[in-house]
Amino acid sequence: MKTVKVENLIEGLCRIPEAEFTCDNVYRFLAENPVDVDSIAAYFHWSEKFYTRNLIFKNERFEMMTLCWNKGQVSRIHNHADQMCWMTVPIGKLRGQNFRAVEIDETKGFCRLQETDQFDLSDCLTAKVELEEPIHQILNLPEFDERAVSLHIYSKPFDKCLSYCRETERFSEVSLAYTSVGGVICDGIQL
Ligand code: 2CO
Ligand code: FE2
Repeated sequence: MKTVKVENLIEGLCRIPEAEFTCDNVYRFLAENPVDVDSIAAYFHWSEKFYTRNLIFKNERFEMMTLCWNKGQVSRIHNHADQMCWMTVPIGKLRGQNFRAVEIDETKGFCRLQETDQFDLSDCLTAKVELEEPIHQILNLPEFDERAVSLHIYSKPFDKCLSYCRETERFSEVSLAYTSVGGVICDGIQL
């Protein structure tokens, strides 16, 4: 498989004209240009406590980061603040679980969710988080039995999203922080 260094991937993304930076076009670009794992190794940091978010590049239009998942680690159930998202999994394997809101009362922060489709990603397979059904969870299932790395692109960058709790049927806005930026662990972060 011919792979592409992350610098070249970023250059390629920056060259896509604004109007062509669409869900389908970026998906195709990522699917056709699997990332060279060595070129993102500086952005690998695993924590025993949580999956980590490691910023590689950010401009007005998009941000790119690795997420590093130890065995059994999962994201919250969340959305992407109405932004586009693409992800690919160069190391290990991850499960994506989508949800739809069957009942929602924004004034009360109430939301009842129902599982919809599932997908598994590995071997640089690429997926997009659909804007029509944006609530999802990413899981590194214990049975996958290995740690994983995913590469995510968000357009535009966002640092807050909605997080959903199935037990309490509540949702609320949460902040998203980086674990590292440019390969350097952020102040106050303990892995
Ligand atoms: N969106 C989550 C995050 O940026 C990870 S789940 O994959 O989209 O932390
Ligand atoms: Fe997500």
